[in-house]
Amino acid sequence: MKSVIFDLDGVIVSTDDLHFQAWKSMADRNGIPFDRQINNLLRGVSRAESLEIILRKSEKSYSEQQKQELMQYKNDIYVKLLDNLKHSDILPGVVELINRLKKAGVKIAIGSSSKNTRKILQKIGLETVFDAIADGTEIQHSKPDPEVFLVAARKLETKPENCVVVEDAVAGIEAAKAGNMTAIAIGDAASSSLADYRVNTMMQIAEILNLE
Ligand code: B16
Ligand code: MG
Repeated sequence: MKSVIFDLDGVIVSTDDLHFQAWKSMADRNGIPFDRQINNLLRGVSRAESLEIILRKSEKSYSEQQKQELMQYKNDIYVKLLDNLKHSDILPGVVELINRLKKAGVKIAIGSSSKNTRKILQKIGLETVFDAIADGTEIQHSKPDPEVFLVAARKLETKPENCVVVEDAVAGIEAAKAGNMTAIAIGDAASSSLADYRVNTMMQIAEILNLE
């Protein structure tokens, strides 16, 4: 029996625009050019690595202490924006797929780079639904390193080769494959040549898994 590990941002709920607004506020305040194209590069990438990507456009260099302050500034705004998240923000088909997986006895987990995972799950009312949660607070290396998915598999007490990962980020597909897992790409991640399957809807995942 396979287990399914879901990425959070971009798969269960779309927080892209909230990340964008918070990073944009930080960038504007510091005179750093930042747009949606750069924001797209941050998908699935940790907060610290996201800042490094944004700072490539800066003419100034920043000390470690200043970088910590910039990340804190961004996260304070992001966390406030998360307060508006609600159950209806769950992406289409997610609740139906979860119900079908549960009915079929398939174990499900979250594998997210976000340190705000628990808050997001609580805001959308899914905090008790998953059999395991692995997030950015528990790992040393973020995607494309497989660590977060391996932590999820360990918590599910299953082998990596029995895990199917659902991801919207190219870095997440790379992480799943580096962890010896099956990788299903949705959205942007479809451009990854490493994906085992590419889907447009959650229900296609039920078909891939042969759920009744
Ligand atoms: P935080 P995922 C990722 O979540 C986001 O895609 C990425 O944009 C963000 O920088 C990262 O979490 C860290 O988030 O600042 O909340 O710790 O896609 O892995 O669920
Ligand atoms: Mg994602």
